[in-house]
Amino acid sequence: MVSKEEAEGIWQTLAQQELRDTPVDALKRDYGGLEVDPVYLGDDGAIPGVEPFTRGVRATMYANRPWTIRQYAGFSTAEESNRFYRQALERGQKGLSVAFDLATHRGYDSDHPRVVGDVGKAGVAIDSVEDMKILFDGIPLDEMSVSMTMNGAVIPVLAMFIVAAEEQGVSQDKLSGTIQNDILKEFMVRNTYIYPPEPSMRIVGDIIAHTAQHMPKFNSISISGYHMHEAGATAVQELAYTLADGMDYVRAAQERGLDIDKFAGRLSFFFGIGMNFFVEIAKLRAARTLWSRIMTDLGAKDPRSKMLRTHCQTSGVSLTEQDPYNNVVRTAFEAMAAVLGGTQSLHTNSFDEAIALPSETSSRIARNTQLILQHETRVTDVIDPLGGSYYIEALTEQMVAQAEKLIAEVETQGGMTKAVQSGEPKLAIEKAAAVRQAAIDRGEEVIVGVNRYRLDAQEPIETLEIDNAKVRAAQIARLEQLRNTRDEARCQSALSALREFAAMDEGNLLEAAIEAARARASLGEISLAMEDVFGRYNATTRVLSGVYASEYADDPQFEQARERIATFQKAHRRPPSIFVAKMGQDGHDRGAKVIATAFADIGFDVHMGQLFETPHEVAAHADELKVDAVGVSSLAAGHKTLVPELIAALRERDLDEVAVFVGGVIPSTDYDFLREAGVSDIFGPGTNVLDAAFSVLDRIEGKLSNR
Ligand code: MLC
Ligand code: 5AD
Repeated sequence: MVSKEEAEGIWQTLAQQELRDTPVDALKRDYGGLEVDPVYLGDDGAIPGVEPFTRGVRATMYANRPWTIRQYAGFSTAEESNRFYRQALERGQKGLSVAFDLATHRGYDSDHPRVVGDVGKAGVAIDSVEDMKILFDGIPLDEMSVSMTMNGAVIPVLAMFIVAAEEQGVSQDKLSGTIQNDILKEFMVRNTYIYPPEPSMRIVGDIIAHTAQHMPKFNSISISGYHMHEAGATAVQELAYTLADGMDYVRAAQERGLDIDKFAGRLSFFFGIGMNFFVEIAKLRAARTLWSRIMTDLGAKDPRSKMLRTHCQTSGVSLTEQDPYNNVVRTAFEAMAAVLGGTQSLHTNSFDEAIALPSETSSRIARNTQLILQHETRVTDVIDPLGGSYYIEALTEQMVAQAEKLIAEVETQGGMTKAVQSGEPKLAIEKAAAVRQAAIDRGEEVIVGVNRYRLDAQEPIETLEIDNAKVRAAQIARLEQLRNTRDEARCQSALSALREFAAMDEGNLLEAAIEAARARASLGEISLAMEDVFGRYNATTRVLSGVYASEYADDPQFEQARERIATFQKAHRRPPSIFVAKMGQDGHDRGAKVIATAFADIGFDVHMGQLFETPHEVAAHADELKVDAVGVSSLAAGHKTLVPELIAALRERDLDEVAVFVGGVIPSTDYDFLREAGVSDIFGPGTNVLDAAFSVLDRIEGKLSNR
């Protein structure tokens, strides 16, 4: 181990390299007579910018360059989103991050019948290069780094980005940014996959290979724990599964003959940051420490290959619909944890998160939260200010040890690609989510404004509303024009070449797709060319049982619910039954899974639908299964289109007596609309599961006694 004096020397040298012409001493600060150094080193040998990077990947960290303020955003049309980006950049944002709508994620053009409720809703609709060019109009792609959260339709989207830049006069070697391209976590938690795991892994490899060769400034992947966090994973699960995913991507690239040091420097990460302040800081320090070790074991030599560089986003699930201004405070604390943990890039959520997409006001406050951190709090002056804290170091060590154990378990299963197919990590995360929900419902975990200090009445806040029908009509018109004006022969031959690359298992799919994008093939057409060969993946849905019940042993309210079910059972010679439905392309299934698990434990006969069903498909299941109720879970804003369609489809089948419930992210201004459409009750975020069960029982009993 190096002595403190030696560490000082090493740090000075590195810092000077990063600072170039600026002297290191310029980083010193004077707070009205208090002298502050840019770094404080101990005798543990840990130096910022030095392996295993526990104290940060850069010697100078934010003292030289603060993290990138990179707000994730996208909605409605390319024009609207472009306007939003330009305004955000004028007002202090530093990097772009594109949110695509769910139709785009799942490889469908806006005119596809399965995506009627999804177009333009949870992100921007992109059907072709023409849309992509509008999205970045007036934004110089050789200067601005752009992150694109895309995994399923990653081939057409990256191809269209490259072609849009090319037509802006920017060649691909000049592009900087990140493509999420992390398919393993999609199978586990985020659910915007298209093809089965194996061809999906080939796609990841093709992108790593292409970017390593042609796009030296572009991060080929953003290996994401964020969505595991949001799905309810513990911090150790998030850490371990994310790094285990990373290991599989590295091995997949190595198996194609790529040299680890040629691509590893452009792998990046993404973590969620929740309310457990010190745990989140330790998580980022532990992640860097472990990744450096893992990469050394996998054969990396270049220190850059061993740096875990990460984006962070404050946690969506930690935010509440109730008393929503509390969310400003929560997000500020979470942002501070991400920064003290040493993130490279950060998104802060808007306070209306649990209600709708960010409005102009809530986006401004979210962005200003970071600007205030950077300009007012002085936290950027000193590098890794918490390094050496007894508590932080002990917590970091414990997380390293526990995550190592979990990674070893995954490795004995043959790595994450295999583990994902067994479904084990998904179930482990769902179990953690159910345990946590029970703790909140029982008041053991306090959420201010939800299960303690609740407001009697809440003022509604202004939210962003998207006219989905209008966006869809505009997209369809543009698609028609595209198809009428392109060179059809050229387009079809590019698509055939792509299909062939897919079938022969050779050639780079991205390269074929770039040619198809130039020839004005649409996103849906490019995606379908590969689907023709690979097929579309259907996950089987499993529901856990017993988790909620075991957390609720001897709880009087829980017992009361069970007794009511027993009485019902006696009267009707069957338990009450419910079909839990996910409609449209919204794959957020934590809420649906928690409800299904808890209701089954209470004694309901629960049927869980598959993801991505249409309202007609759900009505058909309800008919076949003869259920008393359908519970719709909606988190991606499709409810106003999909729920009335479901109720109409039930009526067509004379199923008026089936009660329909809706839960999830529903603005309170939509409650009346849904009730008028025939919805029995609506459960927003923060609803106690037992309260929901009582309401469902009341309605079912009411309907049965009316008959
Ligand atoms: C940084 N640099 C320094 C420095 N700090 N140079 C000298 N001294 C210092 N102290 C240099 C870096 O080396 C780099 O140059 C350049 O400055 C930029 O810094 P960076 O730290 O790499 O930041 P950035 O470009 O912002 O990249 C961050 C990243 C990247 C590596 C984490 O992958 C990224 O931006 N990810 C964002 C992902 C994202 O937004 N995801 C949204 C998901 S939302 P060089 O030359 O070395 O590159 C989602 C929700 C959903 O997923 O829908 O489900
Ligand atoms: N605009 C802004 N933020 C978004 N998020 C998701 N979609 C958008 C969007 N279109 C954020 C929310 C959510 C997380 C997955 O990403 O915070 O919780």
